[in-house]
Amino acid sequence: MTETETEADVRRAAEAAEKARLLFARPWAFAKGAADLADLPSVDGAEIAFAGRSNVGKSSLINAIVDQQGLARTSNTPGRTQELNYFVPAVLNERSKKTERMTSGAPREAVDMGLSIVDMPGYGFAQAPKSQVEDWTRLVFDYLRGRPNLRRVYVLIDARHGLKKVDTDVLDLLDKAAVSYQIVLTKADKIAREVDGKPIAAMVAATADAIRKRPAAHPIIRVTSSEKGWGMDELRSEIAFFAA
Ligand SMILES: Nc1nc2c(ncn2[C@@H]2O[C@H](COP(=O)(O)OP(=O)(O)OP(=O)(O)O)[C@@H](O)[C@H]2O)c(=O)[nH]1
Ligand SMILES: [Mg+2]
Repeated sequence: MTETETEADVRRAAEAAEKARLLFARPWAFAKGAADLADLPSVDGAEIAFAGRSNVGKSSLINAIVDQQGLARTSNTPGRTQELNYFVPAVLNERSKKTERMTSGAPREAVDMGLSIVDMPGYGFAQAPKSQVEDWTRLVFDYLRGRPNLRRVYVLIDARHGLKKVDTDVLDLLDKAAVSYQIVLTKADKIAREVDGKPIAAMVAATADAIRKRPAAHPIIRVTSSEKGWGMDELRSEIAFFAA
């Protein structure tokens, strides 16, 4: 009996969910920090990057996706992430299996699944000297426009504030470089908590409208809360799509 189109869709969705489950059931490990384009690893496998204004919640979102608090360092102070930080799927090595629980500091061995998640310094305001902020911004912009194996950029936008000028500058750059990107609204719990969740729909609609004509933008706007775990399964499935 041949499969109907609906059955094939259901099967593909189930396979994608299972691939994501396996990928994110693994521990993930910090692989490398690059302060400079010259320090980047060789162009090998897919890279998925998280970009956004300082303090928007990039590092927290990565921790929530891989379900490991403390893997990427987070802080209340804008300017926490200061390099392009690479995270990869891993296994715990023998020593850590015997002696340590799965904390971010536990020794791990990277497993090559052809995929790295890249946490980035924020752009816009940061509590750091101006010249340092300029260096980070240049690094982020140069990476985004010139990395050949960069398959998807998640551009994070605070669900309370929406797109700002510096964000649209980044979207312009990604459109021009033809790098596929998707908007992720962060900290949705803060809206839900404050005003009953209603403005989230308005923010999604306004953001979808603002990117409608942008050639490299994914049309779906994701709504997330790293604190509550909202929106993680969808992101995991999408990211798993890029793994080998
Ligand atoms: N309520 C709430 N707070 C969040 C959420 N995500 C992040 N935060 C908080 O926002 C602050 C900044 O989070 P980070 O993940 O460090 O932000 P970042 O974008 O990596 O910041 P930089 O590295 O400085 O650019 C921290 O105090 C987090 O606890 C969320 O979903 N809900
Ligand atoms: Mg960070």
